Amino acid sequence: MRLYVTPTSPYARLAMIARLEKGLDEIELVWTRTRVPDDPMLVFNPSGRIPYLRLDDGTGFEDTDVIVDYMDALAPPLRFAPPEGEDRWPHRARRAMARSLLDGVAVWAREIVRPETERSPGIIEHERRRAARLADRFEAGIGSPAYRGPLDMPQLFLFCALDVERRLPDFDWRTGRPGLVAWHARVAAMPSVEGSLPPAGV
Ligand SMILES: N[C@@H](CCC(=O)N[C@@H](CS)C(=O)NCC(=O)O)C(=O)O
Repeated sequence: MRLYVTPTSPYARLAMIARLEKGLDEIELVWTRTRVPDDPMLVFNPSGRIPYLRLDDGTGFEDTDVIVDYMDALAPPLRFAPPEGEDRWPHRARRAMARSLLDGVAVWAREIVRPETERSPGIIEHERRRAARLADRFEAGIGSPAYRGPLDMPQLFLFCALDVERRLPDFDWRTGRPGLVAWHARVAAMPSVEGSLPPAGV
């Protein structure tokens, strides 16, 4: 099995952290690039999006959620499925909100790498405000036990979203949000998170 990733994609990072959390070292990482018109990956992955998991029979799928669910099922017990019981919907809500932050900052990060004349100040401002509102909401909740346990999908999405700061210096979620700063530092030091940093030179 092969997981197609790029060094900069926060979605790929999430899949790589989950791979290590599940001990699935046998899934080979393939460092690739997106937006390459004649990329051979486009033959089996027509969307060209990563992460993409290619199975040994040549089939496979894109999408972080699907890939994480597949890896989770490969190596039971399930770690990333929403819990049953009273935390089910609060968990789904945290996950949806963290994914929303990630989707927004990914749009923002894409916007700033466009040629300057093609950038939309309106989109950048819209995403900046969305990210600030969401970061405030996470700061308010980060002291709850939900953010102290082992990494789950809400925390994975939140970490990978905040980590986009490495590509997006204007995404200042740290100022005035000490709880998020402390939480991010704790997660960043976890072996699966450190171990999923791209090696130099890819
Ligand atoms: N919904 C997808 C989003 C993945 C995504 O947007 N990947 C970006 C990299 S961060 C990509 O592959 N972009 C290439 C392109 O747009 O052609 C997921 O959850 O995996």
